[in-house]
Amino acid sequence: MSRLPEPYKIKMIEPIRLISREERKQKLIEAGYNPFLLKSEDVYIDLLTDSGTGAMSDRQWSGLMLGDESYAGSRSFYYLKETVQQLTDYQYVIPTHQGRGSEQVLFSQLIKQGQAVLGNMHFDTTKAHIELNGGTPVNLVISQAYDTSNQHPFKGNFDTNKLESYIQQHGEENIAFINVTITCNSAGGQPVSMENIKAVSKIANKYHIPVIFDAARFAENAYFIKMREDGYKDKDIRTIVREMFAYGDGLTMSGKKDGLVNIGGLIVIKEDEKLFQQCTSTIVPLEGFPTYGGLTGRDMQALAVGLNEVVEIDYLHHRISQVQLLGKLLVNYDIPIQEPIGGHAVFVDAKKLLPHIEPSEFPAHALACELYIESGIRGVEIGSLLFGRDNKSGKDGLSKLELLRLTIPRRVYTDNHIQYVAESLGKLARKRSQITGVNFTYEPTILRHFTARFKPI
Ligand code: PLI
Repeated sequence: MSRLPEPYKIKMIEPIRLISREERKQKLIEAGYNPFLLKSEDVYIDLLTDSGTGAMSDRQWSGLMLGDESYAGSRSFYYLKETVQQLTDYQYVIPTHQGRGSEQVLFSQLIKQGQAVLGNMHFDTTKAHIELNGGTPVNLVISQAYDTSNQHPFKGNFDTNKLESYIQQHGEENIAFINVTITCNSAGGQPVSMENIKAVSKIANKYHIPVIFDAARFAENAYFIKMREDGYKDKDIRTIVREMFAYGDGLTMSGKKDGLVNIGGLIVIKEDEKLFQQCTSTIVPLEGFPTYGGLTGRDMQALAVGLNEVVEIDYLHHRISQVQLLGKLLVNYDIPIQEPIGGHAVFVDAKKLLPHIEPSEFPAHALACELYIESGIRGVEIGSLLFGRDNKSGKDGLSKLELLRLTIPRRVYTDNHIQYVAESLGKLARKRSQITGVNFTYEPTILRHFTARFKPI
C-alpha cells in the first residue's frame, strides 16, 4: 500500500504546549505517579485513549446544527437509525450515551445469574457489566495473542476448540451469549478474521447461543479483513461490515471510537423483537427515552455522519497506516512491541524492554511515568496494574502481558507528532537500565489503575 499524507486539511487548531522537564517531574509527583491524574493541559501529546478523543469533520460539525432536540421521535434519531440499519442490516436501533451504557442495558436482559459469557477477550467495562449481572466473563482468545512476537495476522481470533469444549463441559444452558470484540482491544487492537467469526457463529448456532459483537472498532476490523484475508481484497468496507454482522444476533457499540464522535453509543439487534422491547423498557430509567437514549439530537446527527465517514477507504488507509508508522519507527529503535501492529494503538512490551522490573512493580506503568517525564507524552499501562489482584489469593502481577498502550486518537495528530513519540521512546530506551519499578502509596479496591498513587522504588 502506498502511503499518502493525511486525507484532510486542518481548518481549526487547538494549541498544545510542552512544559519543562522540571515541571513535568513536579506534575507527576503531584499526580502520585499516575498519568491518569495529570491535568491534560500538562500533557503534550495525549495517547491515553482513542475513545472520544477524535476530531470531528466539517460535515459532522455542520450536522450538529441540524440536530433535532425533540424529546420523542427526533428527526436525528431516524437519520441515525436508517444509517445504522444500512450499515449493519440489523433491524432495531437504540442509542445510548456510550458503550458501557449499551452493556448495562443489553446484558441485564441476556444474562441469568451464574451464566458465563464467552469472549475472545472482554474489555474491562464489558467484564464489569457481565459480573454486575451475575455472570462470569471467560476469555478464549488464541494463545498466539499472548506472544507479542508471534506474527499471526488475526490475533483477536477465538480458539474455537476451546470455545466448543467450554460449551460442552459447562452445558449450553449455562452460557448467556458469545461476545466477539472487534478489533480485540485487550489483545492489542488485534483483528478477528471473517473465517473465525463464521466458525464462532457455526458453533453458536449448533448450541443455540446468541452472538453479540462488541463493535467499538468494527471498521478497523473490516479493514484488516480486506488487507489480510484471502477473498476480501476487492470487496468494499461496507460489504465486509455487513458480512461480519450477518454472523451475529446483535451488537453493542461505543460510538467514541469508530463512530468518530466524542460521546455516544448504540445497541443494535438483528431481529429479536422481544429482546428489543425488553431493552426499550429498561433503557428509559437508565439512559432516557428510546429515541434519544442519553444523547442530544445533535450527538445522534454527528454519530450518523461519523458512521458513514469511518467506512471510507481513504480514511481507513490513513488511520491504520499512521498506527503502523508509529509501530515501525519503534521497531527501528529496537523497542519490542505487540506484532503485527494493531488497529488503534501500539502496545510496547514492557516485560521485554524492562526485564529487570518484576510484574508486581508494574514495568509498563513505570515506563509510562518515565515517558511523560522524558517528553510530555501520556500513555497507559495495560498489564498487572489494570488486571488487579486475584479475588481469592489477593496476589498481584498476574497478567500474562505487561504492555504500555500508545493509543492514537482519530484525525488529531499528524505524522510529525508520531515521529516525536517514536524518537522520545527511542531516547528513553537507551536509558532503560535506570528505570525502576513503582510501589503503591494508595491502592483502591476496585478499578485501581484510575486513582491509585505510587512512588518509584
Ligand atoms: O468507553 P465506552 O463506554 O464508550 O465503551 C466501552 C468499551 C467497550 N468495548 C471496547 C472494546 C472498548 O474499547 C471500550 C472502551 N474503551 C476505552 C475507554 C479505551 O480506552 O480503550
